Amino acid sequence: MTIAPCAGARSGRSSRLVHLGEAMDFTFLHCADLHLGSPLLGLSLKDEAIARRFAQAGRAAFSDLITAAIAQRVAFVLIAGDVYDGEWKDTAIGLFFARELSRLHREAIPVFIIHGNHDAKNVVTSAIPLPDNVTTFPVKRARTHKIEPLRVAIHGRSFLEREETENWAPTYPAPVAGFFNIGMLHTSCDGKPGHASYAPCSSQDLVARGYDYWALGHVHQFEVLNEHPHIVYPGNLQGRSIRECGPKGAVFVDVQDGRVRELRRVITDHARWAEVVVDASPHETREALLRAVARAFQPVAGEAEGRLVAARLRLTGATALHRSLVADHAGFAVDALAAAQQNAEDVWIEKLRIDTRDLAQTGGEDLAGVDLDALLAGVDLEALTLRLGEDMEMLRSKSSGASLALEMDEAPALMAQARALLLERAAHGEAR
Ligand SMILES: [Mn+2]
Repeated sequence: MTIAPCAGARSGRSSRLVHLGEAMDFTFLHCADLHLGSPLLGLSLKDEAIARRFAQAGRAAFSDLITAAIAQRVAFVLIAGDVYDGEWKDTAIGLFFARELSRLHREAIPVFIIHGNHDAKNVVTSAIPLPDNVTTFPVKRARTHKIEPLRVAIHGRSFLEREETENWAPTYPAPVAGFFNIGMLHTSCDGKPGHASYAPCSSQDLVARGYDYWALGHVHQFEVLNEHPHIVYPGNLQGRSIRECGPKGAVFVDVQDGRVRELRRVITDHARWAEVVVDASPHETREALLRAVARAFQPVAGEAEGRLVAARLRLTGATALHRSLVADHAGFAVDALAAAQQNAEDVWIEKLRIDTRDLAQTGGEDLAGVDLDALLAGVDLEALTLRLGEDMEMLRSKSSGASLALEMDEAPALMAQARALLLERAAHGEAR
């Protein structure tokens, strides 16, 4: 685990520091989106021991974070929603969370929690009593909790339903004069694409409240939307699918003389998602392409610093290897995995996507008297994706736990594969 100052986040010592009476210097931890109980999605790992390690990554990330919070002697901990991914399957996940918060309780570190859309009060109805150091904010309106010795006021409100669609920012209480004011909000701030628009607001709305720090949750990507006042998404602790690539963690916030002095990002993920793109066009042989794959995985393995890595390998470019790659998708995936693991033993390939083009392709190729390109151009990709999706849904229902998903943006690559397979078979006289 690493803790490092965020680039550009150091505020610099102001020439006119505001002294707030007996204001104390302190550090707090801001995290969000633990999504405990969430599976890591899309891994087609046949090795069960490896799959189990991926499955445990989310919990391990949170345990490490609590260890770091204690080591950093934080004054308090903020958890800005989505502790749980949804209703519990069993009590183990709730017991785990309570156990970790009890570690903070024994160190007399207060914890403040709001519920988000995934763990809204009416979504996760199971509960295990949490230790006395924990304050959970109510659902009806934003409330304020003061930590008098630190002169800190924390304002927060929890989700009652999964779909809270009102802008709550203007309903938050006025700042407490002479205090360091923090707002906790699970929100789709400034309309982030790819994230459901819950409790939407703008950063201007938040700045207008007059607080010193906004501890946001919901968006899984680390982002500082504003400084002084700081508006921060810490991101989630552990990436859960190929849509959540790169380092994941939380933020330590150093407060000095009533001002944010520094943000330090702590990286907690135990498994890293990455996309590796290899241009196949310069490589004339399968062996040369595999060497290029090995080289492309070097930086990914290096950045992961010994963590598990699940990478999507995407091959692009025009190559004479195109048809053989498509025809031997599974075989190349195995050889590519071996090449990737030359760099680090814990690198795994989540999925191999062959987005190459046939170098020899001139268009309008003839297949038993049929213009193949004209034929494939007539296919309704949207309808095809829908139908394939239904078939896969049926497969999923018959094979418990299998993770199958089809994304619309995969349709063109699938069509290219279908085309190459047809031509490959035709070349071997298998076409009917
Ligand atoms: Mn959320």
